Amino acid sequence: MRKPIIAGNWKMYKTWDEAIQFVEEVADKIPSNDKVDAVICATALYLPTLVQMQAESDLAFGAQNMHYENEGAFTGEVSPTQLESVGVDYVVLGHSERREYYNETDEAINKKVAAALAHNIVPIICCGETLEEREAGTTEQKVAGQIKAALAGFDAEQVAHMVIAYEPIWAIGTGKTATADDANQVCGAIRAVIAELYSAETAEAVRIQYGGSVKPENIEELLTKEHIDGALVGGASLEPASYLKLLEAAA
Ligand code: G2H
Repeated sequence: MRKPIIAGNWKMYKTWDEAIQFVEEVADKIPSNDKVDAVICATALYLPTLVQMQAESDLAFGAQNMHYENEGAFTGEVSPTQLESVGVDYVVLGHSERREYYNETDEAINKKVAAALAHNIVPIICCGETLEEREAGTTEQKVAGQIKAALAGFDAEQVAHMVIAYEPIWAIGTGKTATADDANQVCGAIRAVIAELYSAETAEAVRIQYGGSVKPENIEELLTKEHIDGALVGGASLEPASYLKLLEAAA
């Protein structure tokens, strides 16, 4: 019932030429967005051109972060107004790398979610536990806290259109993937939190991605799981052939 969403998170990879070449290569091979939402989250620097190149295609683009203010004296930042003005459809918010290296807090992420919605940008809200938290058995508690904080103040209609990405920090870029069953269990726990905060109907509508060393070899099993509606993919989204395989598995 929920349409899968595969989002490539290019992080701080790819030169301009490499980005253009990637998009040219995948352009006419993107499955219909009746079947899967295909997204690439590239550096903000490239987004206006990539969006224009793909205006007629089913490939959508997202930013990897943004400020919550519309404008102001915030050197080096990109605003939701600016992203909307170049036709960006998605934004990754609260990625663990942002939380860890740039001290992004739950409170700031909540403000960014509000800003994204105000500008018709779909937020992809990231959550996930550290290895220590997993070993201490506090994974679901940690993730529930992050989700409750990110969703504070929004109504059911708004929440139903958001995307959540569960990314265990210990699985990011390490080659270690959570087992499909473990990932499904936490994604199910996230859905239960949303059901408790809103309603079962809202929880059923929200799309929840798994992220952390997703690749063509493991995507199919992940997608068979009840609560996993797609993936947020770093390394394996950088090569056209690999990205297309992920999309095909979801379509
Ligand atoms: C997790 C993921 C993309 P990777 O950060 O968000 O990266 O697939 O390389 O683990």
